[in-house]
Amino acid sequence: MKKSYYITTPIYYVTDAPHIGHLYTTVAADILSHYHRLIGEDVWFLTGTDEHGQKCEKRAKETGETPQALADRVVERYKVAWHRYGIRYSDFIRTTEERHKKVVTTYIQQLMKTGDVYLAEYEGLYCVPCETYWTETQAVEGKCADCGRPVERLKEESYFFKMSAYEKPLLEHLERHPNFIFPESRRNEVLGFIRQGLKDISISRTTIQWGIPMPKDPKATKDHKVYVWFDALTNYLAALGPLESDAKYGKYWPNAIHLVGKDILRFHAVYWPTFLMALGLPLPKQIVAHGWLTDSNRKISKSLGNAIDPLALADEVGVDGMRYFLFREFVFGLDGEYTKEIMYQRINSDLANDYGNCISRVCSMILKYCGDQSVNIQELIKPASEPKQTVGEVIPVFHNEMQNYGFQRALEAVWKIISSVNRYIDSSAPWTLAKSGTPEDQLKLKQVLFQCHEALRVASIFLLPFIPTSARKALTTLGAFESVTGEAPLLQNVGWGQGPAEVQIKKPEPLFPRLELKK
Ligand code: ME8
Repeated sequence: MKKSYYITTPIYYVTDAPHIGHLYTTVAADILSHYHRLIGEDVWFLTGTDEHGQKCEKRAKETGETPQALADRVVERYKVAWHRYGIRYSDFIRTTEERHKKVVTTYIQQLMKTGDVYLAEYEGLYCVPCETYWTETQAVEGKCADCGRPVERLKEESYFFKMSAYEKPLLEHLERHPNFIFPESRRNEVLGFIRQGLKDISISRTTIQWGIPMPKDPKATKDHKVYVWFDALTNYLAALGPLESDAKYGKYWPNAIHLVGKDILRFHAVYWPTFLMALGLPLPKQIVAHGWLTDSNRKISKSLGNAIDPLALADEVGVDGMRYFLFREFVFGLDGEYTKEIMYQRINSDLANDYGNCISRVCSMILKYCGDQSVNIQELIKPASEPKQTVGEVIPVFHNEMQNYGFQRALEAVWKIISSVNRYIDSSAPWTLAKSGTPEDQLKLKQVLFQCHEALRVASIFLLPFIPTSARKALTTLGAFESVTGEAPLLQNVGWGQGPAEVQIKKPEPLFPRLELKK
């Protein structure tokens, strides 16, 4: 049976159109799901939108729409952007969908029955943009401990979730599963937070209209809506049809990986697992937190006014250029400063110069020097060579990095192959061999060119998750595309000498046009 793999992105607020930060997480999930499909796993990839709560209610007032109309409009912006970037999600969940609301209501009812959710009075400092309560000691000089904006003092009747009861079980879980939170530095942060003590948290709001109603309760004097984070986090399960015992739930939930920005790690690594423990449900396998894209060292975000539109970027530098840049330039897990200069430089030097030129160079030479001959590639690539040795070294490194979110190092490894090909061409000078009439030199010429061809075939298959359209084009030019169609476990075809014996090389077209940065 195929191993299954469930990858999720956060569900994004519909307060505004997507920006480069949302793109970053979504492309990361796409790369991972593509990679896991390529190694033959059964992948379910979920993304979606978070449509309830105060933020959305407030935004709808500003735009003069109903919250539902706002959500309906903005969700399309996300779908258009993901379509443009070739994001192959399996499902897109919206929290205003019935399938979602039903699961949230059922779970809340269950927790009210078990006493894990109870009614009491709350007094605290509340941050409206973050929808988070802070105690006097947590708030920093009267400001939100997360975003630094002023907090308001609120006193209200509220439902609470008994998070305090799950402090010990959560710590035990983290100890038994050292990889539950990735990377380790973030795990340590979360451990530090839990060790300060988990308090019961408010799980309902009376200050908003736009949310899922709390179940009817004669004890309540007010109209309560479910806290937006309980609502939002539940999406990951709701999408798998857990109440209907949908086969998807059994298959994918045990292998759930939540990809999140570090801004929302605490909700995923503390709130979510304790909700699940209270519900008696298994926890996800792993929570992976990445860093922020920054602009002058400030997080890029709509509310800070420095957001960058993914569609404009796609027009400017191309979808694959953008996908590559984001995962080659920045270390996943750390913050990374975004600048246009670095983006242009990276795309031009790695994609246009190194990779694109190399494909074009090798294919042109094969067409020129042995285009009319039939060759047996497998025979020609048997002897030792620098590209062959490099491919052998890179294969385990690439897989290891991809299994550990080391996208940058995985790409660096692929570039070792490309550099080895370029060096090998220069040192063995096929143009000189071509001029010689001796049978030895003619054989050597074919060996050199097809060793390069084989190395580029391997590199291009590795690049499929990152730059799917260009890597496919490259494989088509190399005549090695048939072996990688469909959803078959293609990476089994990756290895020196695992390709076809004969290929039909196509006339190369430029893969990546050189970009000019307009001042
Ligand atoms: O937090 N750099 O939604 P959101 C990198 N609805 N990633 C960034 C980023 C940046 N500058 N800015 C945003 C929410 N992101 C909730 C989530 S999940 C149950 C509910 C990415 O629209 C990153 O993944 O504010 C971050 O966690 C997410 O967008 C926040 O999106």
